[in-house]
Amino acid sequence: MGNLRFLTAGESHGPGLTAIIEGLPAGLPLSKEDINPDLKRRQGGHGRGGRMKIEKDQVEFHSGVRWGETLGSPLTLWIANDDAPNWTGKMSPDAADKDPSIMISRPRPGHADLVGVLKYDREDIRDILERSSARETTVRVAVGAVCRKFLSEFGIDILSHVVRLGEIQAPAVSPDVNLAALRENVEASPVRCADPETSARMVKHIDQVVHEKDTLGGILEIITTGLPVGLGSHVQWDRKLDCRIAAAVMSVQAMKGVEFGLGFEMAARRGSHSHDEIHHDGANFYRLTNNAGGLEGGMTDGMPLVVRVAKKPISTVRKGLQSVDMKTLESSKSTYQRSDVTAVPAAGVVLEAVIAFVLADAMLEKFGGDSLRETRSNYSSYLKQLHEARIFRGTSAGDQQDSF
Ligand code: EPS
Repeated sequence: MGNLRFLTAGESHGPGLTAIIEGLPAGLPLSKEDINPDLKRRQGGHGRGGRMKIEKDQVEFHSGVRWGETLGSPLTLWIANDDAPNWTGKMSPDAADKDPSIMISRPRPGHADLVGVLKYDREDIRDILERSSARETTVRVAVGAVCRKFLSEFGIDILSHVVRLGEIQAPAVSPDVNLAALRENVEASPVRCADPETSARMVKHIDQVVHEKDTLGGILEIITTGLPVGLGSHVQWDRKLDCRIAAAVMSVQAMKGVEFGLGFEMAARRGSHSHDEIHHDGANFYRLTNNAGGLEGGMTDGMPLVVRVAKKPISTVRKGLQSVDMKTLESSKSTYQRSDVTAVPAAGVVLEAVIAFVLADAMLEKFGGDSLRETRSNYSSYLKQLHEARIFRGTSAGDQQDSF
């Protein structure tokens, strides 16, 4: 791994969040308008808390872009926290501002609070929660938007939708998925669910849980179309694309499970009802099913990539959970501070972003290039090679790539 890499920095109530991305080719057209709409999508969703009324997440470029194109140098992204002026003393880097009276000592079960203070030897849980907060996903969405722009140059498109929110399950989406049609319904839904009737039930479910002072998790499905055959590799464990995608999605705060295609359901099926049988129409190989979710042997097989991820309920529960005060060791309810009731819809946008990063990395690993022109040229020559070998290159997305 590692043609493309990035690090993020920033605390939830510090001045802002930043990321440095390295390894992008020069000449990729890039503007704030490629990133800000995704930041806005991440802030949405029924069930978000008060913080999202304060923030208007907007990216700034601090290096790596000039006159609307990447330079091939490290790209620095910056997103200010609009809430920061309310936290200057509490988040001050100066020792003189230390105030023991505002320290948090009742850890939330399910959050990093207890393990973090033990491991890092801190007395204030805020020293841990500031960085473990899902606020960090803001800048990861910005990184993903840059990667998504790169992928769009090759006809690759990514969309997430909510398939489960708490007790409410959405009907399955057809394996013959048309992302444009799906996108219309998903973006119109306050919970990013493709089925309008289920979406309305999910909203009601959230409202009920707000009333009960509780939180909700769910399941996200992330679909990617337009991928060429052969990203990733079967030859080494850390080059397998399913391994890289699983690691990336599990790195997102609160994710607890991942599956590809039929995933866990395959465990109960026979082999004869599991695998995507291979056909040939005289010009291309094709499949009638996509149970593998677009990956065979750790490589893309030209079918849509279908990843499902389970998110646990947010651990900041308003009614409190059994905990222990770290100062007194007395039994006590966990601390509640402003939070979301559910961030499942927003999590889909974050998962799109982390998958976009892995796919952009895999594209650069396969096609290389210091400039976008060079990457395109290597990509075209691979498509030509596949064509000559009469190798299947995907469904309708493969046809788009032909004209490349
Ligand atoms: C978040 C901002 C945070 C939380 C949420 C995600 O803001 P604040 O802590 O000021 O309310 O709303 O964080 C968590 C869910 C978490 O577990 O920490 C955001 O921008 O997404």
